[in-house]
Amino acid sequence: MKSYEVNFDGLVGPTHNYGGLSYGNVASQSNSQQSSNPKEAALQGLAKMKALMEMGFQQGVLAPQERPDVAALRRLGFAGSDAQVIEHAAKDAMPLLVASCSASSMWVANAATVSPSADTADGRVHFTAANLNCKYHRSIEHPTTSRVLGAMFADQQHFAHHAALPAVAQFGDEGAANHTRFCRDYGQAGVEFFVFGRSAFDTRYPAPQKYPARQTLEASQAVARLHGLSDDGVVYAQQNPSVIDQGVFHNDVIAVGNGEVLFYHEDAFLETDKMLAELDAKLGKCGGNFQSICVPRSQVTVEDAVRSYLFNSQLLSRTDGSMLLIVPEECRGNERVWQYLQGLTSSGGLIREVKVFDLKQSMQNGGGPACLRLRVALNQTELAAVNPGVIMTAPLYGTLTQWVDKHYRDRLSENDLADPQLLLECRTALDELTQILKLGAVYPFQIN
Ligand code: SUG
Repeated sequence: MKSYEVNFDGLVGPTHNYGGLSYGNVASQSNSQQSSNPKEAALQGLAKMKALMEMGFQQGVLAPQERPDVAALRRLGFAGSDAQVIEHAAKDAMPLLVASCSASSMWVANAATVSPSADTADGRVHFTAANLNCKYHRSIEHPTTSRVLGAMFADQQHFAHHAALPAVAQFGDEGAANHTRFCRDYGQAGVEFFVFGRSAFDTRYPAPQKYPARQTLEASQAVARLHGLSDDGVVYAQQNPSVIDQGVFHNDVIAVGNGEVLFYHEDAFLETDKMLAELDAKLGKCGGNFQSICVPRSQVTVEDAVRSYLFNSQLLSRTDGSMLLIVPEECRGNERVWQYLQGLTSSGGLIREVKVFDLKQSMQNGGGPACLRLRVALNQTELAAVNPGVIMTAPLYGTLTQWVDKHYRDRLSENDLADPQLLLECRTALDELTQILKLGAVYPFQIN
């Protein structure tokens, strides 16, 4: 049976703004307080989805969340009508209002970890929503994420959903941003590669000194257990703590993999040779031929990687066996990175083409092409069981661009977040969106 990697991209929500909320994420910190353009952000994301669909890749869409999150503000003690909750938060605790307005759910690589049915003990596709508990504004995503994923992948015969791990730092889980799957074919058993930043309980593992390591070994191990993965089908590796301290807050800022290929920076991992040997041996047992492409620091520094997001690219397998890299415009703007990419595609290796996308609105908050998508490998039967409302088509693209044009503002700054009208605009837009995507009631304002 034919199998596919389906990319579900996060649709940028109407409150997209630059809150400076992510310590350790260089772009988020350096663009703090700038005014944003939510309409442009959503259209940039949709343009990427349309382009991939037109190239023949399977493409889906993942809905944004209700923001401002009034229910989250109520849990923090703000009371009264919804408008009063927002007004009180704006007056007494602006940082909490900003956090409750973040459109960060657009970075769906952090929504969940997904294991395809070929890897799991019960033969179903498993999803674990990420607790994202390193940052408050992200820790409030998982309940709605779970409802949205449940509405997209509802058929229990094919799909199994796990709640987010316990919401404590020891089980910090950032989802697929630290998870890669290698395989010979999407429908065959593969090797799931979990990258962690620190261990919560084992002091032998080093930790970064400056910025937080968001993903723990213990969280990755728990996800592998929940999904019923076999020991032979899993490899764990530690991120180099010194790159976390240089702004590599997720592994997908320094490495990307797909099929049989890992594309990574020389400084990305600790004990790289041991890790590569284990990946090679385990993928070999699945009938695969592991290949790695190491980008040397002499050609691209970690700083270049963080600024250009070279590795936050989408590595896509084409039907002729070659690969295509989807990179953000910022890669073209960095001379060393662009030169490296020219050399890579002309060397006769596996990666033959680079396509550049303008995702500046998301990039300014540290979210590149890979952050914006959640990969779900599905066989034909499973794909047919996905809610068809979320699969990208030319008509859906048309409907969504019109929906964005109708509901989104083209300028948002911190003061606008306190406007109770913004909440009404968002709810009206999202109510319509759930009908367009046929999701049913998934938002707090629809179910409470
Ligand atoms: O968690 N930025 C996100 C970016 C996530 C990128 N995802 C991956 N690498 N997979 C984060 O740091 C910034 C929000 C703000 O500052 O307004 C933010 O949440």
